[in-house]
Amino acid sequence: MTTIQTPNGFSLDNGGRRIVVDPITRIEGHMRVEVNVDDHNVIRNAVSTGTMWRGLEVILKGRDPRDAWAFVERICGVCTGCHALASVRAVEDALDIRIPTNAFLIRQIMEKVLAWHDHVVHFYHLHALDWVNPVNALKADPRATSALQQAVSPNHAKSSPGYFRDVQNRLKKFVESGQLGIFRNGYWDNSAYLLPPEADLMAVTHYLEALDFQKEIVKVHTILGGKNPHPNYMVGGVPCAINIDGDMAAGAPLNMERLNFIKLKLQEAFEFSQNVYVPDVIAIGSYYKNWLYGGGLSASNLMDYGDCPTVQGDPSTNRFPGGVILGGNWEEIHPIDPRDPEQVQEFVTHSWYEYGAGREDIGLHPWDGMTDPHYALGANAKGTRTNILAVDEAAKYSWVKAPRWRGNACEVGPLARYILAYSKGVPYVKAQVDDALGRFNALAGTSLTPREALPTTIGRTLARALEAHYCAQQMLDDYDALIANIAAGDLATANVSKWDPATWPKEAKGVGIVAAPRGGLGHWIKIRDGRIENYQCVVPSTWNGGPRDAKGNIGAFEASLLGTPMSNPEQPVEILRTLHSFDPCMACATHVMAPDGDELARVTIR
Ligand code: NFE
Ligand code: MG
Repeated sequence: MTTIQTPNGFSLDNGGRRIVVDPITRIEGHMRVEVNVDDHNVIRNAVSTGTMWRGLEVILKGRDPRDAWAFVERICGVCTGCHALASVRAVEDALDIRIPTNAFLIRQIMEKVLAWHDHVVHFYHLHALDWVNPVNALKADPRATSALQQAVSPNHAKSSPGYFRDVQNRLKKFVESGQLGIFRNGYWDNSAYLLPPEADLMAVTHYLEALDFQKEIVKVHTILGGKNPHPNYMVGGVPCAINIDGDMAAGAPLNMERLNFIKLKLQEAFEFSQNVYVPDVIAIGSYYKNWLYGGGLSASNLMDYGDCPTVQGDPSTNRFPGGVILGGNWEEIHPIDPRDPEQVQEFVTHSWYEYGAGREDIGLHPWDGMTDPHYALGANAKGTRTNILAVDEAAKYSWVKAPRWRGNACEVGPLARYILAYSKGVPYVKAQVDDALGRFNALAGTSLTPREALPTTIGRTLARALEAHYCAQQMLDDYDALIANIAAGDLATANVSKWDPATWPKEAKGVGIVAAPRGGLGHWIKIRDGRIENYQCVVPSTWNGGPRDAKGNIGAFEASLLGTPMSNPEQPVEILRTLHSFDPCMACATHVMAPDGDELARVTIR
């Protein structure tokens, strides 16, 4: 047994029992976690591994910068458009291209449609079943469910006892057929599930409502970007012509009928996050009022680049202000500059890459970043290269790099954005957080402050719900601005003055930043002679899921698991709860795709 103090203030103890969960399911991509638990089944060491690699950054070298968005959009099947957006922003930054106002607003709407959709799917379809027990919902009294629904969200129309009875009957048929389908593989007999049956039935009902509506909101992408989940983008604007009086047959995708349809979907989204998603998270969270684990790095270091300006090119109008908080000091927000070579760097001391002889422990700014794979297990790893039984965290142990801000590991994501915005006093965010916490405390009979409630697993999940609703509000505001701009006679959607590479400088470099659903996303590009010389993506799940760095600082996933008690280590509900609150995307983190459909949780204990 060894006890290690990390420079960023965590105590790691690799004695006791080692538990392996591989793969972590209900996420995008392949991820493994190994933890050590003590005699009381409390997690004392955590090791997060990204287990596959594809190398998109290598594939991009030598290609046309105008094509990069279409490649990087395929990094992921979830946050697709975020990568396309970061890419066109990086190229436009390098070539000094200013896009038309319509394109600026249409991109903002597409960005937030993606965020809203991603947040809703994350909560209902990937995370809720860590808290909600669909089998227990069968025991619910539909009248009690109706009463609960009307208490937690009086404005949601679907609240009658008959409605909940119908859903319960559907669910009963599922269970009696022995085919739980989407609800298979849960630890439904685990004592960590605390909801009364009526709350379980309410949440399962909304699982189904969310499943229905998520296919509606993405229609906005199919109108503005031609298709979903990989809508079209272009350097210089959007590939979407405006002709207000045109009809579809005449080849004008954006006419008044389509704009009215978009408005309707944005309003429906707004109502869903207001009347269903946010109230559900508050109500479910209140039953888990004692589950204040999982803070980890969110109690100390947080980062976001800032995004969603109301005025193009003016970061002072960012609706997510961004910045960095260190050491839990909410009073001091450090500005962040993604161009500064001293600020954002990636380390590979514990990642399966090489920076060259004698450079093992250095950090590289993404403009100078390298992606040279070097897969080797450490001396104390167990198993084989293709069947790892235990990783060796003293050596290289992940395909994910370790990004740092001035050497500090930071948590990124909606929670980081919300703590930053709250600390900066953004009025919308402050009102939302105070209202949500007021309702939480009233239901739970607690008096938690933002500082107590937010840096936790439940706080992370709540911040994501609040952000979805803020995104819905922003989409409606951006829509109004778009209509006003079109009404003023501006129909431009693309600036093609620098489309021809002959107009480009011999060398150029740029950075594109996006507030992606899981946190701050950056793409860095270097262009030489009209081709991509270097391209690096530093992705939210890389920040959160990366391994240790040269100094031994641990990242957000590992930090969040420490100190969490497990009710039954054979059923790692608590590990799933904690990690799912970040919604890990290892496809993004390592730019990989899983080649198979392996989704069964396999827990190995030794
Ligand atoms: Ni593949 Fe992503 C987001 C990006 S990764 S989901 O959000 O960028 O963390
Ligand atoms: Mg990368």
